[in-house]
Amino acid sequence: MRFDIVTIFPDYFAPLQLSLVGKAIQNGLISVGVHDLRDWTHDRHRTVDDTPYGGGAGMVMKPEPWGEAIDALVDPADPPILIVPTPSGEVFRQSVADELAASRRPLLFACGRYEGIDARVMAHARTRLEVRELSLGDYVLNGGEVAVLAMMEAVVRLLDGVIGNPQSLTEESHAADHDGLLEYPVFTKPLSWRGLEVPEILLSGHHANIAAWRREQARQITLHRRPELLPGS
Ligand code: 6GU
Repeated sequence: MRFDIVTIFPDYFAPLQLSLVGKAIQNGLISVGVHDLRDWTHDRHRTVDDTPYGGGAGMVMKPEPWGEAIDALVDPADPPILIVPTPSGEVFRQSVADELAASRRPLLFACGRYEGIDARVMAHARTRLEVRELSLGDYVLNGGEVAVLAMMEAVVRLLDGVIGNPQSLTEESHAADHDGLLEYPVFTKPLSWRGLEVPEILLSGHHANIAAWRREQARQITLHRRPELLPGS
């Protein structure tokens, strides 16, 4: 699967070489291009922003470098999904990660900074590409870079061959077949640590009882932390 990222801070993406995503690159399961938006400017100062029409605080990213960057990175024979991280986007949920991974389509991430990208860039891209404006959640970051790292990790780990034990994909929080519950608490050795014991049921070897206990723990945790996730809420 192909990933391209356009940013004014290419150095932000050095961590992609690490861990699971880095291994996926080394194994050839994915390929990643990180591109400096300023390579598509033509003025001496490599300007990417300007003041907003209509007034207001902050700066807006100019459309021309973005238009050229997208033109250069889109292969019409294999068009990418253009992903624009923004706090005003649709929320990036596990279901979105699932869809993007299942599509296998190239993903082109456009990282905005300042007050965002001139809206005509997305409007024009929509005439020839699928465009998704996506938010990590209800808080504000300074730019899309951290959001792209999060989204890429969420997508890449779903690809065949990236995670050693695919079972672990279905048992975790937010898995579609987990009734949408948060994950139950987990324990390992030692049995007793700083006066705290591992719950006895987990030592019983009774798989049905353990499964029932874990389901109830997951329900309680979800009820307290994220009641809106419970079925029928
Ligand atoms: Cl995707 N971008 C920015 N700048 N802020 C965010 C976000 C994205 N998601 C949550 N906050």
